[in-house]
Amino acid sequence: MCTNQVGYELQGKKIAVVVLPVSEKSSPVHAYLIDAEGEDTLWQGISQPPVADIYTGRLSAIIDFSSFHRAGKYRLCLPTGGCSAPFVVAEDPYAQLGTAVLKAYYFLRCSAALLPEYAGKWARAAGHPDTVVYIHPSAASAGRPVGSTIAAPGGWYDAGDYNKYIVNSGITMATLMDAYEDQPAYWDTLNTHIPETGNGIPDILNEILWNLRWMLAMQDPQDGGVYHKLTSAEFDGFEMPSADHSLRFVVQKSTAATLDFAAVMAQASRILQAWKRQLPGLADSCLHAAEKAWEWALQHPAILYDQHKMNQQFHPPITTGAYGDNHLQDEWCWAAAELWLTTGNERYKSRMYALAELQPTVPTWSDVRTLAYFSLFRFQRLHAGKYADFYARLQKQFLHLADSLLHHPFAAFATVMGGRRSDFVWGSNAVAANQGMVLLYAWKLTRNSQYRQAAAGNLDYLLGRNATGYSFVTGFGTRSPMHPHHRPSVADGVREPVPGLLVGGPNPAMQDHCNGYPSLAADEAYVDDNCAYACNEIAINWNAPLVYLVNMLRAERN
Ligand code: 9MR
Repeated sequence: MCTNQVGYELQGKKIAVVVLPVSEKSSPVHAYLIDAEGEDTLWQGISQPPVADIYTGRLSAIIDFSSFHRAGKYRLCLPTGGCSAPFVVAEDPYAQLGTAVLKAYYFLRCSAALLPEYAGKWARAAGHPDTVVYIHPSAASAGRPVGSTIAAPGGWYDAGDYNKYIVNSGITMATLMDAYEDQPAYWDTLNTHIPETGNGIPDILNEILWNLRWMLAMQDPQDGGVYHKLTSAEFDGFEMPSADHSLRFVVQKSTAATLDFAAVMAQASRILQAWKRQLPGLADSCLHAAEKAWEWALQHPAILYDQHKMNQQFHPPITTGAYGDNHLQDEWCWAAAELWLTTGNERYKSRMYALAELQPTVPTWSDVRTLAYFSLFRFQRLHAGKYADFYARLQKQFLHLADSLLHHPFAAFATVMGGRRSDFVWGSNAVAANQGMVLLYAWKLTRNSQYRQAAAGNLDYLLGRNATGYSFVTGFGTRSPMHPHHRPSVADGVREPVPGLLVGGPNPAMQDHCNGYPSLAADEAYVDDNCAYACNEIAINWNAPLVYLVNMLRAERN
């Protein structure tokens, strides 16, 4: 029995799935809801006729107990025996989860010791001070010859590895800032219990600032270009941050990194305007940095990051994550839109208008066009009338995307996630979360509750209503990953992994070639093993849309 293992919203859709043994005939299944503590049956019902899982052929029966509206802790049982693990039905079932998925960023902080007071049993020493970072020969210039160094401390580790990548920080920061900008008041009271808590700034912004300051240091102040990443030459072993003393490099400046940086800095500047007293000068610095980055990009419109080519030319070779992106149209539109929203400057308008030529997509690190849609929709009312045609076109295209998600569900689990085989890529769980984010924006635009229900359905997917039976967030649910590909979780000697982290999820390409994948089927290709980096790693850009999804569901109840 697959349920959302964390819980269901009292007023929301409540669906569980029974995957039938291969021998079973396709007749509907009878199910009982019982009190987790007692034996009383509180609801009973019959599933819809079972449907085949398009990836495995297995039949699954959808049990919809949405008509049940009493808060409590329950199990769903079958007459043939077998019950689900207990789950809750509650007005607000995701309070702890919403905090934990944001707190996860504290656990990912680079250059900082995590103190027991804030990190509990996951406390650890600082690593990677990044105060002496070498300019890689690929990034050398007259002003910055080989052998010179910069300081770029702080920021978050990208994922299970110990490197810091601007492109991936770009989408992550935007997603977290979207969550803040959409509902600033919600975050006033959400404390993650970090060293900055209580300093008068909401913790989501405190956490964002930790990475923002690192990003600022990744810009060459002389020309405005931004280094693609800060990295060791190769991936480090499974050791704690403090044990890794490898040399650190900043590599080649790239147009993608510089435009992502410009977009992030423009959005940050807008947000930080309201915090000028607490953070004097920062909003202005961010805007200045954004404009300078934009100038650099205009002068270097297509410098791609091609790690393979770079390694043929320069030493030492760099073999860590590439985040190479050969399509920059979306980065141009996104940066232009954020700069336009923050400054109102006409010079960004033509690049921003080009957005309407791009059909929106579910965001990923390499495709950020839809981040521009999100920000533009947020300020649509302020522009009342003036840009009506542009906004009408964006809205039409955006709702077309949301509808295409609704119209191609994964019938076997009654989720939007999985409706297409291409959903099951490296980081498929972030596809589910980003689809949820798209659906929540569609809901905000239309107030059509189908969109919100579908977004919540994808959260159910992530928390257990899926073909693997795992809740994919560490520390949440009755069966969650214990062995993520996350160096501190492996090396710290603590049984439980660092909590609040979303693992990558099913990925039949299995690039890690680890043993133990139970199946080649797209929706089942997941194994909870730390060698399985293609399905069981964690990453900042995967947690961020989950932060958005969980917390915006909380902030905006029906
Ligand atoms: O999330 C990235 C995925 O889309 C790519 O297919 C994959 C291979 O290039 O890289 C993933 O990103 C990894 C990055 O390169 C290094 N840090 C860990 C990231 C998550 O696995």
